Amino acid sequence: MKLDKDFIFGASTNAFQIEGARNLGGRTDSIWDEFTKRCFHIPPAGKNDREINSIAISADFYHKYQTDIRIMKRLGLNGLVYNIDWTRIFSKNSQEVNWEGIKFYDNVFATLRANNIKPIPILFHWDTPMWAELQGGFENRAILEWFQGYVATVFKYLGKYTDVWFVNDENSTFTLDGYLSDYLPPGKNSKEGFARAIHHLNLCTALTKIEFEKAKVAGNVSAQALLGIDHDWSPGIPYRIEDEKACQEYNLWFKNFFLDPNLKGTYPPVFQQWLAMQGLSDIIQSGDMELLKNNCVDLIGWNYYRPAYISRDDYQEKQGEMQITSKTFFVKGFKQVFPKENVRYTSWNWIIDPTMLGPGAQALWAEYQKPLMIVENGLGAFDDKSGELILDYNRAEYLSLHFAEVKKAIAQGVKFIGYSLWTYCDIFSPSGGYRKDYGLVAVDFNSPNKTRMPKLSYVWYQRLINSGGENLAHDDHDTLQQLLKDELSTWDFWYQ
Ligand code: BGP
Repeated sequence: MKLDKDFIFGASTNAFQIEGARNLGGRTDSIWDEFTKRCFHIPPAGKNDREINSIAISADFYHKYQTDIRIMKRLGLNGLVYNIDWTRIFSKNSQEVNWEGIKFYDNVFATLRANNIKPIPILFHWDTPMWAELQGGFENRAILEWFQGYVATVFKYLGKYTDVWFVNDENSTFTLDGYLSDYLPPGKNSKEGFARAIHHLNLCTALTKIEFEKAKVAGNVSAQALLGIDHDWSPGIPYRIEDEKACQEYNLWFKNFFLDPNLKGTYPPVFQQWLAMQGLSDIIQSGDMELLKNNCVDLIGWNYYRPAYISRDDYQEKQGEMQITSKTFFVKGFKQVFPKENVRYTSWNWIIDPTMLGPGAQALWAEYQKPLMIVENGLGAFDDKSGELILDYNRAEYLSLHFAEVKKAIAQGVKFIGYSLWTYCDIFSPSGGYRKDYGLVAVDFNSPNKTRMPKLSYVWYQRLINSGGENLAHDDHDTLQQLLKDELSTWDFWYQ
């Protein structure tokens, strides 16, 4: 089955995880700079405990983007999903544009276009500016005006570079882990904070759609451009037959609650009921639902890493059957369990199971009838970088099996416009720091030059792209090794 000639073969990454230069170019701190400084933690080497490390330099994309774009061109990418750092555009307040920030992204996007790589910006990837957070951030309804001014400015100066945009990355992770817990910044541990943040994010998305359509009329964005939201729904699998109902409730929260507001303009009743129970119904003000209803987005970005086994019980008495402790949520109807038997896991206990990508894609397509794009899919692992060749066969296998599911879904009628994997090169991981490798390209974080070197998965993806998505082979190790040696034979300073 041949893919559409415009199919996007991409890679995705994120400003605060790759860029560095955190206080250069006029930029000031976001909540991620504050968090990584305050919570700095380096566990013993080789452990999959959470590392929280400095993002002051990271992979230094800020200074190495021309090298990286040369590598991306050599790799064969025709798309790069890249989060624009809000704090680099508005560094002090919601009014004063940091022109050095605009110039930086103008340089990056112009260089990408010059190399036939479509920039695919994400406007917000969890990086609230500290000046905003100190005034309440997404709990403060004033963020609507600040966010609208930010996106209007980006569309005005950078809109010409591309016709595929996403507003947010994983509203779910940002609000569940940043507001309902303290795992991610701003670390509020507050049900009210969660409710305000998710509702205000949804309203920000609707206001972004308004600015997007205005930018089309002004000629700053192409009339055919698409605006999407990017979500990380992990399709639920009932752990036992009797867990079917719990699994349906899980999917109602983790699919519909996070997607319906900006794809249909509605909230599932379970949220309205939950709000009422918390005495928080006034968070939704008059006019809000009309704003959502009248400004839905055009595209679904989907971060698929894994499915989720769901049960009505947490199986506390049967933890021996589980890989790790069961996970409970802010609603009581379901728990996430991690069966030991017949389930593959990564070193960080993320389930490896591509088979739910297809059914999940079918469900999204059937329910929303909007084009889809895989925006993140990747394997976080301890890569062995000790030898001359970095042979991440496991990552090539993981990506191949998941890409095959995308092709199957397309053959069954699902409209995928592209596949973008996580991630281009090794960067800072929110759950694994610099020890959790996802990149097709290794980064030597100990070298001042932050030297780049291709892994085996890089030549696997290069070959897949060159074949137009036909050659998914990942177990022809000798051939792949030779391809990597050939690549390295001309990998001079220009690519390092
Ligand atoms: C997604 C984020 C990415 C990336 C990925 C892997 O939720 O959008 O930024 O970090 O998860 O997560 P981790 O690095 O914690 O394994």
